[in-house]
Amino acid sequence: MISKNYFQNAGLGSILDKVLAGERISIEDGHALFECADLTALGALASIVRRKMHGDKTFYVLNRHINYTNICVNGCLFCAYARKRGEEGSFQLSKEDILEKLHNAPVSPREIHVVGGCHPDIPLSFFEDTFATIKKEFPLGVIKSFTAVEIVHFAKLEGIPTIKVLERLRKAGSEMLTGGGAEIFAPETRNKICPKKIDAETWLRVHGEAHSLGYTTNCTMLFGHYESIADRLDHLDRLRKQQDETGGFNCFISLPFQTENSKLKIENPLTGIDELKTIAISRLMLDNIPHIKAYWVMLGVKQAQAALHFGADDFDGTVVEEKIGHMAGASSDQSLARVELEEMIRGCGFTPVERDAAFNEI
Ligand code: V47
Ligand code: SF4
Repeated sequence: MISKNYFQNAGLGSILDKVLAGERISIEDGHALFECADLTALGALASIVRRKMHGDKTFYVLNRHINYTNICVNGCLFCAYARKRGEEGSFQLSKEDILEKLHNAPVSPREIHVVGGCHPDIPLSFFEDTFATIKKEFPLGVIKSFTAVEIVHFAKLEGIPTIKVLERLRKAGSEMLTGGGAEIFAPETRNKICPKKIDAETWLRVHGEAHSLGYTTNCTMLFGHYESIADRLDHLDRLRKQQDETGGFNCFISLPFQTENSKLKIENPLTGIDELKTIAISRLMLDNIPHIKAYWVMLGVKQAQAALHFGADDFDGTVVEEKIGHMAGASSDQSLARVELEEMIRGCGFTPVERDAAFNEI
């Protein structure tokens, strides 16, 4: 047990008291945490919460990402993945392509993560049909599909409310929404990086609707672009307020911005220290969200391992093929095997635990 003095010397005494009492920390506390120069004390504080919630368990899942198209009408300025229809490098998978990718995955996936661009004319019925077949051929695979941004896009294409889109997808076999599309909620910064994207209120409303239908959902924050520390704290605060109301977020993922092939000009790229601080502070702020993911695809595997000592308890999974981060310069592998995931987790002093998409232990 680390002594109270240790945290007091780092200027974190009063926040430690709140953490030990299970009290919510404020946005002002969040600023103090970002200002704290003692990285190890921050990691130790986040680890108190992480160990209280999950002991020494670190979760992973046998998953398969399916990026069904990169054709997108939104034109987010940070995005290296999207293309216009007909542009070189654009692609769109058929139902057969998707099923073939799933059948060729090295292990049968327990979590099938389906996201893509906002395509101008793929109808919702395409996914209803594809998901129904996936459920028949992969009965153990939980479908985690789409971002709130895609849900709003389908609603516009079909001329129906978002809740109807969610109802239809749920009937077709989807059980979870991914956390993508949240980017940064603060409107001024959001307008600078993705002016055509749905606003924060709409993103949060769609997740609330999904929770009301029994979906669990994840949530993300894209950081390391034009956002301020106040923007990051505002983002975390809005997520925990939504969670107080509708309660369906399972896991938070901070996505460090990958800077290649982007229209954004980044003068001060993220440091590894800032990444770890942000993960630790997310664990401390998001007291009502059970899991914090160390997403090795964007962090790189070594930093993802370090993140386990800064509040993260989930190592994501096998992934198999990933385009969004890699087209923006992520240098991680495309895929990790179960044995590699387990060795990496053990190597950091934690116990690997295989989970399903909903974080039930297998
Ligand atoms: O919405 C796009 C982000 C998201 C870049 O829910 C970028 O379990 C960094 O949401 N650098 C998609 N990030 C990925 C995502 C996700 C990933 C893993 C697990 C889950 C989950 C969700 O990726 C997008 C956007 O926020 N993104 N470009 C980039 N250059
Ligand atoms: Fe389209 Fe998503 Fe890229 Fe934005 S981030 S341009 S919505 S694919």
